[in-house]
Amino acid sequence: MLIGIVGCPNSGKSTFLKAATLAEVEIANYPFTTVKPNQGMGYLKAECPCKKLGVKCNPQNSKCEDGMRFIPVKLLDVAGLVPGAHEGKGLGNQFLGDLIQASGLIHVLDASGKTNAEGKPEDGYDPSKTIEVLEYEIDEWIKGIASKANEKSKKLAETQKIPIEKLLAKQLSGLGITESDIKSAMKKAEPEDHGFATVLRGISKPILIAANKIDLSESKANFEKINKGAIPCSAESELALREAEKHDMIKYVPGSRGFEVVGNLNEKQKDALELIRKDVLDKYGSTGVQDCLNKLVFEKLGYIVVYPVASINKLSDTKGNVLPDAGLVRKGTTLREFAETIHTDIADSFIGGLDTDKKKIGADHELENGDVVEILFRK
Ligand SMILES: Nc1nc2c(ncn2[C@@H]2O[C@H](COP(=O)(O)OP(=O)(O)O)[C@@H](O)[C@H]2O)c(=O)[nH]1
Ligand SMILES: [Mg+2]
Repeated sequence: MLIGIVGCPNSGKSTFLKAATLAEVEIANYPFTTVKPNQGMGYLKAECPCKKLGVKCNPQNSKCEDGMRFIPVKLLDVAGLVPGAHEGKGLGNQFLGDLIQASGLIHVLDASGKTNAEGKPEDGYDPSKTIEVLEYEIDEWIKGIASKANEKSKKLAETQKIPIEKLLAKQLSGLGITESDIKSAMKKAEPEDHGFATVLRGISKPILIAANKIDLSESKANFEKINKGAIPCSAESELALREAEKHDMIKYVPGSRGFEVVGNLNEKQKDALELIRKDVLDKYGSTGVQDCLNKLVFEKLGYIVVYPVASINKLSDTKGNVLPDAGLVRKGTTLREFAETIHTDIADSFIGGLDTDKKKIGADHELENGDVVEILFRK
């Protein structure tokens, strides 16, 4: 899964990416530092079934820390979304192409209101204005894709007598858009219109708002005004905590409401970390970075985590790794659909599954978050 980190210059995208991935990216206080899209691996945090089942797990595609499973997702830092980007302003719209693959977006905005949509310093700027700017730019980008697809589809519809919705859906399948999505969008607007793109954006690229720089005193009032399910966030605090954790100064599990000092800190380091505790963790419950990833994927996009095993008795794969893999699937996924994501050619051999009570489950059984299943094949 790929998540796009978007936002105006200097809102804290690179810091967010670095905090979430601890990858080395360039961070600086001037616009357009991130010229090429930056990628890194972030992690979703979910309860690992090892706790409930009373076993020690041996994760292969994810990791487990204190009974919490961390599941990798690719993050992409998309720079250059300034007003007029779709017309080539700033870095132009080349970077937007990288977003096609994204399942959803995190809009990092500077909640302190100290930088405007162009990324320039401006006191008392209303950060919610950047929401409109960003949505507009993304819609215009989608509009461009949709009207090209529409022209092609119109020609094909005439010659081949295939309904336009079908053709358009095929043209836009790269955006994860289906025929029924097209039908509902067409009820609201013409494919050349901005409104059509807005509907498609809502389906294709759900956006979660990260009200960043919440550590600054100016941010609280702006955050309360923004609402829209925004998550209070301090990317810089998360980065500091993860760096301190990496250097064995503190014990900190990403996303938690506290940390424990375990190493030697000098006064300056101690003060900095205690300030994070006071201004961010105690006030908002966490730095928000982990929350953003989790809320986007598990709530906005509606994914659940399912753990496939080769043997439900041993709860392991064929090599004996206990609870080896965490699979991300959409809510409502059936056992058969899940089996197909693991083995592509199951057509004849798939016969059902077993749950942790060793009860048989059928092909149409809808999986639930945290399920551990053995998939059964005809021998
Ligand atoms: N106070 C504060 N500053 C931040 C935070 N996140 C980023 N910054 C600062 O904002 C500036 C721009 O950050 P950067 O990540 O380069 O922004 P980008 O242009 O969106 O990639 C840098 O000076 C960061 O140190 C935060 O959570 N709190
Ligand atoms: Mg950057």
